[in-house]
Amino acid sequence: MATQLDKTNLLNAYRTMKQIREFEERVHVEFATGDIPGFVHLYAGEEAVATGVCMHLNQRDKIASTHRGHGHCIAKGVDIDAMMAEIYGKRTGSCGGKGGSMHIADISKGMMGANGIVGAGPPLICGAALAAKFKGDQGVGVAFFGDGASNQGTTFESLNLSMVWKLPVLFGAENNGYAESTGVKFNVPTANISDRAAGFGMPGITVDGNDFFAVYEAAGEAIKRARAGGGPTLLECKTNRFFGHFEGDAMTYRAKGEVKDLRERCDALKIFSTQVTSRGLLSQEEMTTIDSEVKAAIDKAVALAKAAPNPTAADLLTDVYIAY
Ligand SMILES: Cc1ncc(C[n+]2csc(CCOP(=O)(O)OP(=O)(O)O)c2C)c(N)n1
Ligand SMILES: [Mg+2]
Repeated sequence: MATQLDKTNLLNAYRTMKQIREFEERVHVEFATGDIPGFVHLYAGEEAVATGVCMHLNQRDKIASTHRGHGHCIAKGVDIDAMMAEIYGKRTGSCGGKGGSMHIADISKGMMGANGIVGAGPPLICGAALAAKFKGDQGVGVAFFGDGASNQGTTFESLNLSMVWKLPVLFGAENNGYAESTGVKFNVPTANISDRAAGFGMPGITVDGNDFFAVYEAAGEAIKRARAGGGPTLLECKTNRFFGHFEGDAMTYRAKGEVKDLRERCDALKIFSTQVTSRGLLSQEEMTTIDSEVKAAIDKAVALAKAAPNPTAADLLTDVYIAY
């Protein structure tokens, strides 16, 4: 573990990953009650990716997310009360309850939006990065996208254009092994998604996406290069999802015991805890304290969301146009 993060940053990393895990485990339970409308795709298992990348970003930097966006939002600093309310479709939600899980956005935090269109994030972030480049403000853009999205034409065009224009972008491929029910071996012919970067003359790297430190280091290098005008990077993080593609997915395409095994062997939080305690960087007690604080914060977010009002009919006519 070459990274030398100070204690405050290590605690922040753990807190962010724990918030994502607890948020998702709770949404899983609450969704089953039938109170949450719409579709929900959970990010549990992939925490180290969003956290390891977003710890390098400031509020001016932009991220484009996916349909599996809760983890990206939390790692980019979106308020969890507003997120939970949005997921419940309530008026106090980050988008006034009009977006739901798959459209959470908070421009004030540089979170340009979850997105139901697979492969829509890469072109979107090229626009944000082009704006940063014109302004000369050293801002960067990160597009998170899945192994499935890595096959979309929009993604290839973005890799190409960003390289031609030397845009300050990090393409964060979250290879969780599945696009809905299709295993990655059935649709990606190369050993690594990052191998494709060479076709665009772009640096490409694959890391263990369950290892926070591996993601943090590789993302840090790429983002530093982007800020300095060195252009984009394709960073592939091999990771796992602990739930189905969407809530309600019977997961008949997964082997019996697969998720249980992943939770035992590839849990980013367990791996992080072992790494920091074995090196005497953090104590178990320090992390247990964070666990209780996070649990209380999620309890509060759910209670507030449940008690919040629904949007009204008049709300249909607001937020339709935006004035720049
Ligand atoms: C353009 C488009 N095609 C197909 C779909 C249907 N769809 C939704 S999620 C998904 C799979 C995405 O897989 P991946 O990119 O690996 O992301 P993951 O769900 O694994 O995070 C598909 C095909 C869609 N939403 N948009
Ligand atoms: Mg996938």
